[in-house]
Order: sequence, then C-alpha cells, then structure tokens
Amino acid sequence: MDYILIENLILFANHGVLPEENRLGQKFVLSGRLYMDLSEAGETDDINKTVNYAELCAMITDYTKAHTCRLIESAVSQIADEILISYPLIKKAELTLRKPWAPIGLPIDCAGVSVTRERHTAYVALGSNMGDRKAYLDEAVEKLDSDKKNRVVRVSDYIETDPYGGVEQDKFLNGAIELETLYSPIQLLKRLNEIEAQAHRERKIHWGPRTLDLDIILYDDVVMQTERLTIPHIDMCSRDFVLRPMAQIAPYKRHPVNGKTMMELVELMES
Ligand code: A4P
Ligand code: MG
Repeated sequence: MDYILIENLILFANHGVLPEENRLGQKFVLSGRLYMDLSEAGETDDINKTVNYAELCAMITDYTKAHTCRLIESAVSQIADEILISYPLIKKAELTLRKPWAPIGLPIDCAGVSVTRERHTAYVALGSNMGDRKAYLDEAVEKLDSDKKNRVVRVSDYIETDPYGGVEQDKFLNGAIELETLYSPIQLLKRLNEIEAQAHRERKIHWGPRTLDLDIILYDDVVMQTERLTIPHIDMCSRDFVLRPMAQIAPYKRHPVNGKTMMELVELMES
C-alpha cells in the first residue's frame, strides 16, 4: 500500500521514568510510515486527497508537548492512535520513537520502540430484555460512537425475539452494529463490559435476563479462543437474533471459519 514517510522528526518532550527526565525534558526522534491510498492524490494533484505532512508533523509536535508519559511505549502508541483518530484517510500507522539520549550510563546510540496501529472492523451484537430495552441499546450505540477510538459505521434495525437458551424470561430486543475500532479484541471486550456495567447489568443467571448484553461477533477475520474471549462468537451460527441483524448490515461478510456469508447463514438456519 502507498504511504507517507516521516523520517527523524525531532520532538522535545518530558517522557521518562526518572523524575529529572520529567522535569528537564529531552529530545526524541520519530520516524514512520502512514499507509493510505494515494492514487487519487497522484492523479488529481489535489492536497485534499492526501494528508498534509506539514500539518501532520505540527499535530504530532503539539500532541507530544501536551502529553507526558513514563514509557516511550505509551508515548508512541498514543501518537499512532491520535494520527488515526485525526486523519480518517490513514489506514495504518507504523511508527518508531527513538530516545537517542537515554540516560542509561552505557555507550548506546539509541533506544527506541516501534508500533503498528490500524483500523479494525468489529461486529457487535446488542441485546436487552429488561426495562426500557430500546433506550439501553441506543445508549450503548451512543457510548460506543462517542469513544474516540471507535466509529459506529452501521446499525441494524432492532428486532424483537423470543428468548433462546431455555431460561424462561421476557422477550429480547436485539440488533447488531458494525464498528471501526482502534481497540484490540480484548480491549474492546473490556470497553463493552464497562458499558454493560454502566447499564446496571448484573451477572446472575447464565443466559438469563439482562439490561444489556454486548457480544463481539466478528473482529476482522480473526479466529481466536482464550478463556475470556472466543471470536467468532462461539454460538453465532445457531442464533437467528444475531444472524438476522448481521445479514442486514453485512450480508456478504464471510464467517472466517466456515466461509459462509451472513446471508447464507440465515438461509441455512431457516431451511
Ligand atoms: N466471552 C467469550 N467470548 C465472547 C465474545 N465473543 N463476546 C466471555 C463477548 N463475551 C465473550 O458472558 C460471559 C463471558 O463470555 C464474558 O465475561 C466474556 O469474557 P456474559 O455476558 O458475562 O454472561 P452470559 O450473558 O450469561 O453469557 P453469554 O454467553 O454472554 O450469554 P449469551 O450467549 O450472550 O446469551 N435470547 C434472545 N432472543 N436474545 C438474546 O440476546 N441472549 C442470551 C444470552 C440468551 N438468550 C437470548 C439472548
Ligand atoms: Mg455476553
């Protein structure tokens, strides 16, 4: 993919673990590649079709002055996120932050940290069967969208569904959203859990009534299974309350394991 190159932008900042580093500050050096499609800019010669690197460097310089970190790991991660938040045209940021004058008392040219951050696409299922169900779902969508690291791209219709899973309880209101996110899968799960907690969600009965349930259905084409998180959602293919909203907002999206589109999965379930 095309990219804009930044080499050796010198930043003065107070990053560091030592108190004197925070007090006195020192020079840091930033380099990196900002990946984006530059074909239109190349064709039209129009600066609005690209990112003005002078503006970008000024933004990085101002951001660095205003945000002091202990670790260069945090500093460079935050700059990468801020670039992606500020410039929607940039798809991926690869950055290296060097600390040439790291006070470690040994002959070293430089220490540094490199990170790669990019936009991801996640699909999240929404469910509620207590209280004002629509308000709980709307509020979850609003909270996710107002988070700087997320952008809600599509929201399905909300559908009323019979409870699934054998627990006798009220009907659910279900939906799904497409999310552009800078969070990793586990960071996104934590964020969803926080939003559930703010909706006074209590974890009492497995598969039982809830004010708000937010499950990660898909995350790019990631396939993962850990104690805390399974992606794709382990039971998505047998849940019409997940597949129908998914087929509405992402009919041609394929399940990364069985290769079937959301539309095909709905048809299979109905047949
Ligand atoms: N977890 C693992 N993978 C994921 C994932 N992809 N997304 C873990 C979200 N969480 C994931 O969930 C238990 C744990 O699953 C989480 O802590 C997380 O680490 P929970 O929400 O705390 O507990 P739960 O709700 O009792 O279980 P679960 O599995 O989330 O329930 P479900 O599967 O969401 O089912 N009927 C209708 N019609 N509509 C519904 O929305 N929902 C349920 C709940 C039952 N019946 C329903 C509906
Ligand atoms: Mg859940």
